[in-house]
Amino acid sequence: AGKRLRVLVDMDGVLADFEGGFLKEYRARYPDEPFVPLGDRRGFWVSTQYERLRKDLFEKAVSIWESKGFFMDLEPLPGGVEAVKEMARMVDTDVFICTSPIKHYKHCPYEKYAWVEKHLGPDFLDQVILTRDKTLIAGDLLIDDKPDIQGVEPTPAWEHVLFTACHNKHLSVAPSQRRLLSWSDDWRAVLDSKRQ
Ligand code: UMP
Repeated sequence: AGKRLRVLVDMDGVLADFEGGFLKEYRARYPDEPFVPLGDRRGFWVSTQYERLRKDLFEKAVSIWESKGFFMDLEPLPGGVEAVKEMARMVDTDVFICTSPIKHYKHCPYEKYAWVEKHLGPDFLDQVILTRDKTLIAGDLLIDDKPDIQGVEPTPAWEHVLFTACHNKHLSVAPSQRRLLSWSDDWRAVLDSKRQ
């Protein structure tokens, strides 16, 4: 009998459509301001790319995800909720949602729990990990769209599998770094490759 497999799944850009939700809300609130189409997104930080467009657009971008209802109302990305539910039903498999809240804490942490309850069910609230430092969390796999995941632990326990997103699809990553192109990609094979 092998040991249990522990999978950490990121939320924004992996389960919840942060980029799509941001652009929709930004264009609705600032219809006369320039914006970055999703096909032109480069770099993990939306705020940084908007600041390069025009300095004052940094604050306008931030205002979107600091708003009440932003995180709660994000649409699920295709196949993500189904994949996580299936993972959780697999034998010898533990799944956790591992997500970094923004520091403007008025709405985000609450809404992340509410999103999980709505889309994955109240029992899944036990699986939520909110942390600004994912290197501290021990797991076999971390499925995350952020290319560089760093923190105080220099040798995290997990293998980071890069989940493809509009901002990272053009990046050439280390040959050792595996990717999941979407939830239609073979995530089951990635999990199986880590089982003892
Ligand atoms: N975020 C920002 N600025 C950006 C883009 C995202 O603060 O330009 C926030 C949204 C999420 C967090 O709360 O950063 C990213 O969390 P993870 O996907 O790394 O868990």
